[in-house]
Amino acid sequence: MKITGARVIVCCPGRNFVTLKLETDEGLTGLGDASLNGRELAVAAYLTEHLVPLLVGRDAHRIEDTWQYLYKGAYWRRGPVTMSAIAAVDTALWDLKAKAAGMPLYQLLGGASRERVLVYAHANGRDIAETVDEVHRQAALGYRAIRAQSGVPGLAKVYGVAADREHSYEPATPGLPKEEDWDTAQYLRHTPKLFEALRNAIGWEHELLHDVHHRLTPIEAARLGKDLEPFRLFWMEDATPAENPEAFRLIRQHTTTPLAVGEVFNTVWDCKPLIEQQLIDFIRTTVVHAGGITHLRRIADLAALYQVRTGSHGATDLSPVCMGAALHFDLWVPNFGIQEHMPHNEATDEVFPHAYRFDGGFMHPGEAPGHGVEIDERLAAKYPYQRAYLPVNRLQRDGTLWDW
Ligand code: GCO
Ligand code: MG
Repeated sequence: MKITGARVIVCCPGRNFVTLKLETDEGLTGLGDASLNGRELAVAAYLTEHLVPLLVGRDAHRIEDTWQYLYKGAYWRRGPVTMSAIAAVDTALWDLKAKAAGMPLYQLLGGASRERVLVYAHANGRDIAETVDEVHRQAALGYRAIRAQSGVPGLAKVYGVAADREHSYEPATPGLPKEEDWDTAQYLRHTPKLFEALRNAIGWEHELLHDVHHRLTPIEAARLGKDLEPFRLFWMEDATPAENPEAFRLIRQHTTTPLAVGEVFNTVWDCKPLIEQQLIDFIRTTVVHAGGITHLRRIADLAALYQVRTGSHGATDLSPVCMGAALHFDLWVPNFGIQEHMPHNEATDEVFPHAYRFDGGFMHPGEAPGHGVEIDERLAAKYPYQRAYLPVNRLQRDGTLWDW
């Protein structure tokens, strides 16, 4: 099966998505997600200018060789732009191979290791009471695991919190980057109160998660982990910026709250010290930003040696193509932990018809051959690209630029 064409489709049905479509001489097509929030056109250009000319004429079945060719052959390795582009090619090739075999992708990976995939929802509120309501609402939808974020007293705009109740939190916005406020001391005082209120309100049956979004120093993260121990979180995510894996050693020494990291990682090399030194419990890399199915499998296999489980990033800035591929991966991967699930808006679901489904707190990738996600290009063309930026974050006290 030869690749005869490769096209990059950029669309914005509410937010920007970059999709790679591979065509073959057997008439089959394969899709890969290449979306990188706020930097979409960099990946689109990397694909169009540098990878597409290498793909036409190649044997679509040689997934591993193509991966090595694009990774080693570039000389310049790693980074989110390169790895998202490679991921798109890899995902599209797995889609093609599974379609050619007439099987859902999870069957090619080794078959299902479980009946269904546990997912977690988001619950955000401007204050504790609103977050408690929102957690109840998500639980009523069937979710058994819920990530809870709340506004912090005194901070007008903070990560995870929408400006008003009618809208969901949307970080990427058109125009120049919005600014959010931060105050570590307020946050550290407030967050344990949120989880105390949540446990009082919903009891202990549901898993609760929390995303710190890289904002604490290691010793502050250690303090928060300790303060959250009574509420038995499923995980504390991105407690500190993770460029320095040593930071996690300090957090680890002080708390038994499980630690998760990895949505901004791109290769196994980012994960290696954290996994090998057993500094984390969950690795959150996902298909699109970590080199596709081929590379994610290497990360998961390394993690399995140390009882580290997966917890793939699944925010709405990853397209349904990534979600579909991730769910096949999740159904197979032996050391599965949990999968993030933020439902896409209606327009996105229409542009990307898919076989995956949600039921009672779990998802399933479906039985369609391939990863089960397609693109309606005619509809996609109605939603042209719109430049958008993620926000930046400043200390409220003096305006110092902080981690977002
Ligand atoms: C998450 C993430 C997202 C990111 C977003 C950036 O845990 O889902 O932290 O909310 O901020 O994916 O593009
Ligand atoms: Mg996160």
